[in-house]
Amino acid sequence: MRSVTLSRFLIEEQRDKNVISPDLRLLIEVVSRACKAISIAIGKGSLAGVLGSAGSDNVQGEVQKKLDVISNEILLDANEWGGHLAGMASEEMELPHAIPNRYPKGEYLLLFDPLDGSSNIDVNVSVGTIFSVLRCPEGMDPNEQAFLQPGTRQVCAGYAVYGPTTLLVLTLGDGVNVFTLDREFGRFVLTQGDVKIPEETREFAINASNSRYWEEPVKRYVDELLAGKDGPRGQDFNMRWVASMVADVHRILSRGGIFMYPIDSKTRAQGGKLRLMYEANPMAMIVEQAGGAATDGRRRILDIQPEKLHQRVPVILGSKREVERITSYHGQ
Ligand code: P6P
Repeated sequence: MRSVTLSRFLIEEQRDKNVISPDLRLLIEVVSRACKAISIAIGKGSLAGVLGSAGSDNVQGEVQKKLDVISNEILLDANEWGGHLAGMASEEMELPHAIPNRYPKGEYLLLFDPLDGSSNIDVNVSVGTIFSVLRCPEGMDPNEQAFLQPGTRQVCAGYAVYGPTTLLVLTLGDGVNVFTLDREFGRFVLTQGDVKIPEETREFAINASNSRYWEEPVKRYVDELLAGKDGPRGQDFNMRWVASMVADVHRILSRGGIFMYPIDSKTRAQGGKLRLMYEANPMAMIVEQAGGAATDGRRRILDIQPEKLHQRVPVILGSKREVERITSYHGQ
C-alpha cells in the first residue's frame, strides 16, 4: 500500500473532513520540519558539541541544556515568517514571542516545550517536543492574556518523541495519528491510525522517590498497586518512569498505563511540577482523543482556566479506568 505522508494526510483532512484550515495545515507542516531539524541536532550529540549545559537558566529557574536553546531557536526561526501565527510561547521564554513586524500575521498561537526531558539528553535517553495550538482571540494582541485559554480551546496538539525512531503524534480533535520519520526521504509517514489507549492496564508511572510527600489518596492508590495480587486489586502491576513525559506518555498511548505527577507537599507551593499550557494541556487532548482520561487529581485538565502562562498543575493521565479510580479516591 502506498505510504501516506504527513502532507497527504493533512491535505486529505483539510479537503475531505474540513477539520483544518490551510493555515493550520501549513503550521503543522512547519512544526514537523522543525522537529526533523531538532531530531538531527540531537542525533549528532557530542559530535556536534551540542551536549551539556548552555550556562544559563530558563524562566523556570532550570539549567538550560545547549539543546534546549537550540531547539527553541529552531522552532522560533521556522515559524515566525510563515504568516500563519499571531504569536508563540515557549517553556524557555518568560514572555510570548511576538511575530516581527516585517512578517505577516496569522490567527494561530503556538505554544511549545521545545525539548521536554532534556535532563536525559546527556545520558542518551528519549526526549521530545510538545506543542499546542490555539486561536488568537479576535482583535486581541498576542500578549500573555491571549494565551490564557482552557485546553478545550486547542485546535491541535502533538508531540515528537526522539527515541530509537523519531515519531510525530498528532491530534486535530478527530482522533490520534502516529507518523514515523523516514530519514531516507526526510518525511513523516503515517504508521498508526486512530490510536486508542486500553481502558485497563497493569502498568503505572510515577517518581516513587517522592512518596513521602504524597497526599493520602495517591498513597492509597499506589500502595494498592504495589500490593499486587495479595492486595485489593488482586493482580500484579509493573512500574516504569523514564522522567521524560513524552516517552512515558507515548508508552501509555501505545500499550496503556497511568502517568502520575500529583500535587505533593514538595510542589504544592508552585501548584505542581508540570506546566499546564505546553505539557499538560496538549498531552491531555491527545490522551482524551485516544479514549483515555486526564485530570489534576480532581478536575479534568482541559477544563482548567489558566491564570499564568507558565502555570504548573498536577497531572494524572492514561487508561480511563485507572484515572477514574485514583480521581475517585481524591473525592473520598
Ligand atoms: P522528575 C522533565 O523535566 C519533566 O518536565 C517531564 O518531562 C518529566 O515527566 C518530569 O519532569 C520528571 O520529573 O521529578 O522525575 O525529574
